[in-house]
Amino acid sequence: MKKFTDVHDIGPFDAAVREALAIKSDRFAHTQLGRNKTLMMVFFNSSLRTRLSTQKAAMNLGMNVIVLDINQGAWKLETEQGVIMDGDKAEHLLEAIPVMGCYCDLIGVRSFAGLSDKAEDYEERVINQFIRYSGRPVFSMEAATRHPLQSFADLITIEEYKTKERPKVVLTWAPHPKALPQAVPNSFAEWMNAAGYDFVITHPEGYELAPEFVGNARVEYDQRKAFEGADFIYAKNWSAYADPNYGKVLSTDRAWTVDAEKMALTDNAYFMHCLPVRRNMIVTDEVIDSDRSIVIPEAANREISAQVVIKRLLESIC
Ligand code: AN0
Ligand code: CP
Repeated sequence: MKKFTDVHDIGPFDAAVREALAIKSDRFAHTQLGRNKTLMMVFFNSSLRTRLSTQKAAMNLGMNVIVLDINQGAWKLETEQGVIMDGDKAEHLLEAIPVMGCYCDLIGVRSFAGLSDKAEDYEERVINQFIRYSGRPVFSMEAATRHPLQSFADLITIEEYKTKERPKVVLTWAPHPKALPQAVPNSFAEWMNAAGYDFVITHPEGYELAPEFVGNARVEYDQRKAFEGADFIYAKNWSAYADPNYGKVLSTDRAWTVDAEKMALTDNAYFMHCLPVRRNMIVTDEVIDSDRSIVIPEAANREISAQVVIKRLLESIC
């Protein structure tokens, strides 16, 4: 594996999940693989889980880790090409990226969608420049349109908890006061479609995701109907994708909050969320605190998905 930015990079799911479970049962089996190798993690945005789980995964493989928070102490970086740099950006990505590449063997990048220019976001301009100019294998730690380390951890979690060969998995929009990217739902849809589960997406009208991510999923505008018989409820907020409302909050209607009454419509479903989650906006305390909530084991699997990805990238350069 030379890069990891979307579902295609991971190859067949059965092999990837098998490798993940093997790593989970012995996460120190490959401590020599990363010896004298350095991972650089570059953050343009905040993080708790990605920062900690990816660093831990790299340490499990014997790697050294450098973490760079672009907004805390680094020069402000220009990402547009061909501009006159007379503003507040002191350095261009065109120099910064190859320089970063000189000091490491692998690069992880977190760069969220700006949510103002859809073309810029959906062309993945920032992470694609890292792939092009760093000279190193690059992986996404959530880019503008996808969060594949999260989706891989979600897949592992569903495979661990499912009791049916083909469970019903429901991705539900839920309210949030701020505009959030579509990366998590896009990516989740991409992975769930590839897994071949019975996959349903429910959201208010106006929150349709890009068709290339919806794929063959069933879209159901009635949230209660979508929940009927579900085995997994995956909640997430996102901002509008469709023009002219790209990146906007169209609703904060708490009628869409996941609560116990709606969970009672499911087949005793597990509750999932990538975290961070706003309690009593996205999900009630009662549901997230219930014994069907698996948000913590889901977060724990972030270490495992990251370790499979870093291991495979290391194998490509060793
Ligand atoms: C981010 C998002 O929705 O993409 C990160 C989620 C992993 N969430 C927030 O900014 C709250
Ligand atoms: N789920 C996730 O990626 O969390 P962080 O934003 O805290 O890394």
